[in-house]
Amino acid sequence: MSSSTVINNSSTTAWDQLSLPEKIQTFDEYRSLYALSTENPDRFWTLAAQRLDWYQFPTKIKNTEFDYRTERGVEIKWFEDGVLNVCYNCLDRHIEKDPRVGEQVAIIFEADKLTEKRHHVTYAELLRDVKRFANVLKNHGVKKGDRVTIYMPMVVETCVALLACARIGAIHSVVFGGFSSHSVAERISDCESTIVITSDFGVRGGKCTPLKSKIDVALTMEQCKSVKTVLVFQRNHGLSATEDDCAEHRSSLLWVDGRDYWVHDELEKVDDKCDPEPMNAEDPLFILYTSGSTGKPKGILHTTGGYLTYVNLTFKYVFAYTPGEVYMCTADVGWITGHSYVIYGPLSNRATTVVFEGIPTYPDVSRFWNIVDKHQINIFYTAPTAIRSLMAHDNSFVTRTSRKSLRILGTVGEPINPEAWKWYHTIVGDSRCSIVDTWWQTETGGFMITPIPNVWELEGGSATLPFFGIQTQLFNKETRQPLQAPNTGELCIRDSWPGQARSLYRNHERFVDVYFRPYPGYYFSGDGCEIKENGYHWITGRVDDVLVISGHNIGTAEVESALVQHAGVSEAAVVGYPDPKKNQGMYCFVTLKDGVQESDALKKDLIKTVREIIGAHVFPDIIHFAPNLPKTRSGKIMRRILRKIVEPDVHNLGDISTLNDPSVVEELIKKCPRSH
Ligand code: 6R9
Repeated sequence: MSSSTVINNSSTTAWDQLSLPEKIQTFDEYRSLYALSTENPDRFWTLAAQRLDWYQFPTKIKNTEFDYRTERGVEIKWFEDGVLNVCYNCLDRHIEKDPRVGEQVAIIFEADKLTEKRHHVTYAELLRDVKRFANVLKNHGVKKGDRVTIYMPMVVETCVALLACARIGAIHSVVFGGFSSHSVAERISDCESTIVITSDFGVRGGKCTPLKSKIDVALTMEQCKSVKTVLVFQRNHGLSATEDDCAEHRSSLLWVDGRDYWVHDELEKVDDKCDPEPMNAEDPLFILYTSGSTGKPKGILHTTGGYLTYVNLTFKYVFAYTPGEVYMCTADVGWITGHSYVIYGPLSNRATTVVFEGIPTYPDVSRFWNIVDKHQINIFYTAPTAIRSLMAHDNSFVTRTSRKSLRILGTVGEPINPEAWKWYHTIVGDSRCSIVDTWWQTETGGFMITPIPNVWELEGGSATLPFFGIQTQLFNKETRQPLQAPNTGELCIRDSWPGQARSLYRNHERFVDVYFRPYPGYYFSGDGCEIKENGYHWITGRVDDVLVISGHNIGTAEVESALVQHAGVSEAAVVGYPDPKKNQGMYCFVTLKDGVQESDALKKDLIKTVREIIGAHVFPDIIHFAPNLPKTRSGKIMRRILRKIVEPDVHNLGDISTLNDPSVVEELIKKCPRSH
């Protein structure tokens, strides 16, 4: 559609087209579509839903209530009389429309090990593999609505497992492969899965790590007695003994007859005929657990029609994607980013998506950029934590690669400090690529605040403007009153969008308490945000990460951003501790770049840097040089633990099993002047 059809007017009548454009090309086009999406959401989301194939196209579009005080209470339904299948929309329909698409590559697998043979999976192959695996699930009694726990490494078979569940209407619950047996057990029991899909091993950073044996331990726990079947993929199935790095470990594998089955054996028993199950738009698609501010993880529940419509459209517009381009997202399928933007968003758009098994630093810190060149990646999406860890090394690790294929770079997961943004933009993107800093959450299903490339100016560190249908509203934490932008406050969303979570699995009450009770009539994100004069949104971090020191509100993210602007610093995490005089004191954990020496002079210099950048009132009280910080497996710094260390309250650290490396905590306690 040409941009000449766009009328420069912000009323609903401005968009009188019969379908949505393939790309958003001008700011006026964004404006008129945004107006349509908020003034007439039924019309906008009908057009968006037309991008999918339905057995029965919905006649009821939006039916939602955000206000818990109403008789109805909080309830979210989209496309409620529509019928569709997610797997059909990701695979079958592309081939049915054009049989040549069967030969197009759906997934490029980049194994951890460089010498492993490259492995491209076409749409036809993926569809065949999904149908066969779906038949294995059926043979083991899995039916529509059953919960299936998936505990897998980042391999193609994981995508097959998710898609197979979607095909037969089973609800998948993916648990990240790094979680402990205890955490998996908690998640299995909460949703009462009767079946677990796992792999004997995963391979990351040159190491063979056991997965199946962690399931074995989990299943000895009382709360997991519901599990009757464990389907086990063999990581190196089909490789010769000399190629199989996991062979020696395999001999010690525990096997429970009648419970454990090798997937490759089970696949022998099935054919490749399996019709997709027609699903109601509001039937659950998956559960994904996310940590809450209190102990028990929250089982975020996403449903079928709204979720797919939303991830399909956000992927298309935010990456300005055209089939044929190669796209890579580095997130693990164990997180929402992996669900929405490794699998469902890309495949429903007939994309070629890269599945990367390894880590950014193995065999060296050029790995990402070598992959970009090897597969000629056009769109690359990663997390600020990865960017910061890579920028601590010499730029030559980047500049010795070409990266000419890159068109768009994306980030997600945390605020990206302007310094890291600049490095990503100038060094990785050669100042040529747009950066899409996408703010969203497990609960939101897809992008909420994000640039649309080349439609408006970028400002490094800002996620810029809301996506279609998203109306942001700031609130004052103390007065609980709405704030007129420009302003800084707690970020809420005024009305529903199709991709949002419908509930917490079997715990609607907690869903309402956490997200809808804080500001009646609004979805509360838990993040702070500044909206500037030009309407750009700057996420300031979780709202519990604001320090109040001598009457000044100081965003810890702001201080961290200042610290990493110092030439010697690679990463920083700032937390408060109780101080009788100032209310709180400021404690800064600082990771130095390779080869930079710790010294008192450097500490003074860092304090000076912070005061210079933010203001003289901002004064780091303690600088603690820490070579490693406690991070979740998805790379988020766990400030909750750092706060406990400095409080000090080291006997109440809570669950640290979700940490990438729990031993980091001991090291920090030893060196912390406040814990002695
Ligand atoms: C997608 C994902 C959600 C929290 C969110 C916020 C932080 C994510 C961000 C960002 C600033 C961004 N966050 N993206 N903060 N800028 N672009 O990460 O989901 O794991 O549920 O985390 O992550 O604090 O509230 P999830």
